[in-house]
Amino acid sequence: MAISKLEGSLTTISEGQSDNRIDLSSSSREYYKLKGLLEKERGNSHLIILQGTPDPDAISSAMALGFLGMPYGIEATVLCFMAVSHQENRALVKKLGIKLTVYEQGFDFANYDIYSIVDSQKPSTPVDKQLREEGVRFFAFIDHHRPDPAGVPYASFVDIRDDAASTAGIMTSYIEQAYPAGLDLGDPEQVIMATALMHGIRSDTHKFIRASLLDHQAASYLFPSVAHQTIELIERKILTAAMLEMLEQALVNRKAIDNIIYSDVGFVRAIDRDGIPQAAELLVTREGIDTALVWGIVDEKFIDGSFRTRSEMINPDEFLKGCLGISPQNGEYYGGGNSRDKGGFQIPLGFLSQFDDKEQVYAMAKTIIERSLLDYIGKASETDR
Ligand SMILES: [Mn+2]
Repeated sequence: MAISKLEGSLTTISEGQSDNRIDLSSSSREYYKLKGLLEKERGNSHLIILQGTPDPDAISSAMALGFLGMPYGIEATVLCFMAVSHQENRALVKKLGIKLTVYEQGFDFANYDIYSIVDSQKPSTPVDKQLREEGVRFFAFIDHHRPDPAGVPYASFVDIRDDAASTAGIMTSYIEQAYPAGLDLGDPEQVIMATALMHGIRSDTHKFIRASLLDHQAASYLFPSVAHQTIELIERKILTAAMLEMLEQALVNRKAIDNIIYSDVGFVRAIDRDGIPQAAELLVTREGIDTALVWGIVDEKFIDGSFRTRSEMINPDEFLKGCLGISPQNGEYYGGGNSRDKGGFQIPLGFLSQFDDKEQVYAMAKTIIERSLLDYIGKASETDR
């Protein structure tokens, strides 16, 4: 598939060069659609929403969407609902001086005309009600995950490309259409954005191992304007004491059944939440194992879990949706993921979070997750390490 796609693109490029026809590749088609819509929003205010914990792909994609609106005087604010937690992501935001607004009650939606969602499979947000009430229109939905089974988002502009391995790659393809000669090296804002996008692509593609042709093309466009030393600094691995303890917990609590390993890290603070996927990534490397699920109770409010697989048979999105099902509260799935290697889930503890006996809350969470998992894979409670 990858090779035929590559051939297809090469043909398009050579045809374009030989007779100067307009390149009708999906990137340019989508970009001209987006450009037309941005023109219509001239002077308006744009709220760009990041779902979940902001990661480099989401952060840089939001910056790029804001940048694309600048020629039309569209002011953008990047809003997220959780603080940046991963040490590497904190380094990204700090080193590049990126402005993210963390949602707080009383946030004034009346200041905005349009909103967009980037790098998320979910077209609904925790603030849909407020957005509707203030008449903020759904402008763009841009993502690289599998389309949400609930249907196509009702945004004015929708670009979902699950053949791209990063949203940053898709955003860069628009920027390349807008600025074919390259970004302005003399403009620090553009260098910051290029650096963030490159880091976004690198982090969502496992440093290009999982990259698609689009991600490689995007990287080659960005390359001259990237502050490469900054990326080196951002990607330098530092394990905090809390993370080390979480990995230890995950190792102690682990159980294996067939080729699946599952574990938990107990109670953790929101700021350390990213130790959960890191633990899953560690456990999935065990010999004879191809799938790992790790969860923890974050801020005593919800169960947060990460899923990683190298299995050819397992689709993380299907697995988590099938295993954990739908929340009766809002009718949405507790979890989801991509079709290849990763996924995650959040289960609110609701009234259980008021409960004083934390040990009992933990035991209940453990039972629920374990039972759901074993039921789903059709196994009795026999487990080994
Ligand atoms: Mn992504």
